[in-house]
Amino acid sequence: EAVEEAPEVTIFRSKLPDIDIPNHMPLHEYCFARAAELPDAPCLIAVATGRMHTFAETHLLCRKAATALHRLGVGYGDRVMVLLQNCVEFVVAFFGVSFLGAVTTAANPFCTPQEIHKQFKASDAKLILTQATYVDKLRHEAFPRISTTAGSDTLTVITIDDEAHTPDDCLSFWGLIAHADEGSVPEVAISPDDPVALPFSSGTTGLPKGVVLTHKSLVSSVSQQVDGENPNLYMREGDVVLCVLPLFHIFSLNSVLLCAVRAGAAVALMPKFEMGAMLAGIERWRVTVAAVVPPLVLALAKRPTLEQHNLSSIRIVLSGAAPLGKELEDALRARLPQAIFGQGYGMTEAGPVLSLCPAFAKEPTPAKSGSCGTVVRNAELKVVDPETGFSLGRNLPGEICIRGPQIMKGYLNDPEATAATVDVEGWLHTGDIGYVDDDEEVFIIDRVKELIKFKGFQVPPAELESMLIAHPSIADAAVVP
Ligand code: 4UU
Repeated sequence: EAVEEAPEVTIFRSKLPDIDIPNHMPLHEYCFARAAELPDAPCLIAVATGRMHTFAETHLLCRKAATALHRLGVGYGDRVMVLLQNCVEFVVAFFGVSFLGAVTTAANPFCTPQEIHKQFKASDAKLILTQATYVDKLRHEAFPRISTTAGSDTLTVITIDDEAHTPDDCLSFWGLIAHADEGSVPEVAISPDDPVALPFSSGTTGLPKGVVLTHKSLVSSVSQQVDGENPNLYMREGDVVLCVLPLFHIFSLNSVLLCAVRAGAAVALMPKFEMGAMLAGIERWRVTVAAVVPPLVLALAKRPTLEQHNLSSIRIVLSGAAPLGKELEDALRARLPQAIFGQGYGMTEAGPVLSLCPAFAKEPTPAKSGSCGTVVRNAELKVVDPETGFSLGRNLPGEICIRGPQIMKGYLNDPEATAATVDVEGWLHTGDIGYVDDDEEVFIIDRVKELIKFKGFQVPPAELESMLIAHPSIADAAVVP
């Protein structure tokens, strides 16, 4: 009897050796492992106000947030929704939630009330942390009534504004922190497979879905970037990492916040992108590492007055979340000659980083302009023919697949979508078309999935279609990139 032979699989790996990843640890413990050594080093900087929190202060605030949230009934496995731009409170709440074995689902505060409600409902969040200006969105009829007394038919909302600006029906974040005792963080047994973050992504098809990222996924991903003798993304104590990309997106949450804290670097928080303020902030705080998206690269490259700012502190510019052409990459490189310019390639479901510029390493090796770098350590990447699923060799474009401890556990309450994305062998299918060249560098050239990207943000066509079809004068609609 003829047995069909399994086709040979070409697996691409990092040029850097594998490392020991401490992914048995809870995320907060892993990230703050060095906090005790660096108590007085700056951890969080609010660029607009100049307010700075050291590692010791930040760690203390996170523990207080954990106690405060626990008192409000947040416990192991519960979801907390964060609806904020980048700020100290976002970070403190995220780690506070992690201490409790609970899960943060962060949403874009510029979303419509309906969009926010969808995520709130899908994640079954226990409470929402936001800011007074966004509370009106939560007064939409879809939400339960906001009240300071918890009940099954009411919604608890915490706002970060000072007490004088706390809406009557909301709780004050800083008021809760002031009354919280950092010594009474409950002892919670956290398993590496417990979820800690729940970002939403449409993946390769359909509507946004909750992406279950566990302690193990995020510790693995951060470790793949910044740990080991020769970290792939070399950040260290004394670095100041620009956090202007929104923390509700996985790029900033992981490669900026979590990586910086793990490495003992400071995070320079900016609530939104405004060119003048950003350049002034880079100068004032001597930013050394800047994570950006292609539209920001374009704005920087075209800024006529860029040379009027002293940007000489920048040593790494990391672009990701959307394709960046060689020409644009070269244009900015010419204007920031002292910096290493390179890309990271990520996808929410992949934990998120698949590949990273090798020139960011402690012992750098060069990368070509336009490349997304090499696959991260302790992971496997393959390229498959999107028609047959067969593995392709070097220089042949196909669908990129990734396997490793960093990828998502699955989509929330959606085994079907999970099975369509992560196969039985553990390969996550990205829906991106790319190839790996002779120097192990990954190039993304196309997308087979439905997704549209605008300024690095996801625009799922299915979502636009359902909005269009809901209009009484529209019979049918199809949205394509
Ligand atoms: C071409 O965009 C992201 C995550 C990006 C990220 C994270 C950590 C980049 C660098 C980093 O260090 O996630 P999503 O889920 O919003 O979008 C994923 C999709 C990818 O599947 C791909 O189509 O965004 C696109 N994409 C890119 N495309 C992401 N990075 C790149 C890139 N070049 N460098």
